[in-house]
Amino acid sequence: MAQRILHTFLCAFLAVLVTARLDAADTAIARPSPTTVRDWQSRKYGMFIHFGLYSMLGGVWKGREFSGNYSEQIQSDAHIPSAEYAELASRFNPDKWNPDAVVELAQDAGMQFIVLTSKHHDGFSMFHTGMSPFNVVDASPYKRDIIKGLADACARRHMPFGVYYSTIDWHFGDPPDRRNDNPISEAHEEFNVAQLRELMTGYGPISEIWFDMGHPTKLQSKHFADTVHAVQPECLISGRVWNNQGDFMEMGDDEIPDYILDEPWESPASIYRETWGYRSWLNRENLEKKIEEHILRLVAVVSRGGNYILNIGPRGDGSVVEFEAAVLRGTGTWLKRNREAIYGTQPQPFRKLDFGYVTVKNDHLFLFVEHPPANGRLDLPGFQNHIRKAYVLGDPAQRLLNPDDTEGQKAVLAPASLGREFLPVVVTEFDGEINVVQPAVAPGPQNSIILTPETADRFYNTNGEGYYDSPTLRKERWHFAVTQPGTYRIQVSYRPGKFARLLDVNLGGRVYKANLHGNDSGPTSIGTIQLAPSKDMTLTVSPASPAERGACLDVELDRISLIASASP
Ligand code: H79
Repeated sequence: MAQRILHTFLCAFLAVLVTARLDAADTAIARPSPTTVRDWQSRKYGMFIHFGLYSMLGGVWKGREFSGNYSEQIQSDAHIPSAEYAELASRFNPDKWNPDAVVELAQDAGMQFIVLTSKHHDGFSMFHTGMSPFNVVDASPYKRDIIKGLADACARRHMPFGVYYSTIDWHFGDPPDRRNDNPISEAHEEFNVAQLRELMTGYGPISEIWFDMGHPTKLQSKHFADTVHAVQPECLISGRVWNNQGDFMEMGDDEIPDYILDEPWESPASIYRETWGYRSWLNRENLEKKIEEHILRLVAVVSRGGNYILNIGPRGDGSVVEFEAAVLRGTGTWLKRNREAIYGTQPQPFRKLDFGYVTVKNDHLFLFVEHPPANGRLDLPGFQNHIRKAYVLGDPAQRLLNPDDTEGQKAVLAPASLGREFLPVVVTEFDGEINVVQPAVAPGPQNSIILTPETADRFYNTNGEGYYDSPTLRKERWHFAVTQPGTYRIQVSYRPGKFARLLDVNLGGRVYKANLHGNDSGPTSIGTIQLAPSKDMTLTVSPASPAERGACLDVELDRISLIASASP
């Protein structure tokens, strides 16, 4: 007991030390508070808008339809000379652009935030910048600041407002290159920083800034992020500022990750994949299927803890494409009935489920039934809580569904009628704090426990050095069962490489340091532990704390073995 108290005390003491050191590294410039981050994470569904000079072309240049790239990048796709492209500004007059109607559409869709392109790769500023005359106020007959117009409409309706900002700029002189992975010159860095200050000072509170593309150095990424936070510390910065300087991780375009992320993240989605900016000649058909596709993608993202930001690409005259408005309203109709299951929820506490997806809020599980099972059982593997009641969300008859645990696993029994409509949600109310026992790695020979990459939950980090940098592994976690109490020796072996790495191995709350270096792949003994019988012990491996933002493991572990050495 005394040992446990001492251990608890030591852990608390270390935690204070570590927090103090992290704070010291991060206090130079304030970042969004935990409350702001939680509010941002609870929103789940937002509107993205790609609107600019390219919207006038709609994917057509000199009578030819271009499909080699997204239509917002037609300047690059059609090799339009910079001066000729710039002339488009003199005709840009989107008199059908109605910011209040756009905000209303987002509200009808159940969207909780809006992000508009302030400047795409073409370099045309949709706001009144003092940095270049190539902007909507000085260069177009429209003469009004589009960013200001939408920021004000959002403020009137209490809709969080954010801006997209590409750090590359073809008008400034970056060569149009379809990879959009350009380094950023010092002069361009200063230009961007000045524009970022304008965006942060002239438009009220900005909920998030959506950096995109480019290949800045780490110092440049930090310069951009610090510039934003120096003015608006509560503005969340997207990970595409790169080099792990963002406040949330941004997935690739139209990417839904199949790996685990336990930090705030967002998935950007275009309605059609082919384009974000308006494309006049696109085949827009089967509205119902499109609506269902995006509801399913939203649910997949939310069940993994992310936010889904779905794009519209208005025409050059500012009007919203009717098909796109209908897709959004269709998602809104489904959300009106099922809103409880989406907003403010926590991610799915189960690994893959055959019937679909789950979210959690307080003492409610929400089961999104994409594939109604033939035997009617909605199985909840490892779920320990008592099920108080279950029903279909929005069922006017309020029929109760029966829980069942006769097959050694809790389940809700779905009626055969459940599959008749698209993606019904079954609410499962339970008693107590949620408790899900994960499938455990069973003990191996002589009660030893062998943990390998195949049985690990693997946590990834994205938004490292640029768009084409792969996600990196930042944490591995195992759940295992202990049947034999006793003392266990902890051994780590790994694939050799050129590295020296200090890792934290957290075993049931106790942290061991594993000092790995490239010459010797182990097994290296890192300590011993007393283990009591348990159905669900966890072991987590992460870079030794305090770690840098975005730190990854940098080493491929081969196995962690817990060798039973003696009985107590
Ligand atoms: O603003 C939208 C895109 O214009 C921007 N990000 C979203 C939000 C973006 N700029 N560059 N990239 C994304 C890089 C993507 C390049 C590719 Fe492709 C997408 C390569 C392959 C798929 C473009 C489209 C080239 C071929 C198809």
